[in-house]
Amino acid sequence: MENCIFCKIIKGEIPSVKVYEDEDMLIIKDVNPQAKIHLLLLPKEHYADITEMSDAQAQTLARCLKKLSTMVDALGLNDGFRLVSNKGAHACQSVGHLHIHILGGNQLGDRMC
Ligand code: DGP
Repeated sequence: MENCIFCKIIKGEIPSVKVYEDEDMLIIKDVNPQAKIHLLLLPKEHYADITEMSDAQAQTLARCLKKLSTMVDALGLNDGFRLVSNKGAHACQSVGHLHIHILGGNQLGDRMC
């Protein structure tokens, strides 16, 4: 989608530190980390948030989360991690492209806003 910063990152128009990519998702380092490890899982298809996804997008997201669960060691998350997705400005969503925060590495991101 035009003017979506995460779509631009997915298309490679804006640089990012990529830690994993496949046909459905990109995992990047958050530019403003709130935990020792702070990653963002971005579905490649654009939709604003969890309330806007279609059944097909929900299935893709579930597949991405399942795949994430197989990468815990590789991502350094063996001590535990949190998954957070903010929906709406009042919940501190600042980028209108669904993203899942992955927070780990001892300090688990209590401060999300
Ligand atoms: P949220 O506030 O839940 O919408 O989270 C948006 C996150 O996206 C926030 O933690 C900062 C991160 N972010 C914003 N712009 C960029 C960017 O250009 N690159 C990267 N890597 N992260 C970004």
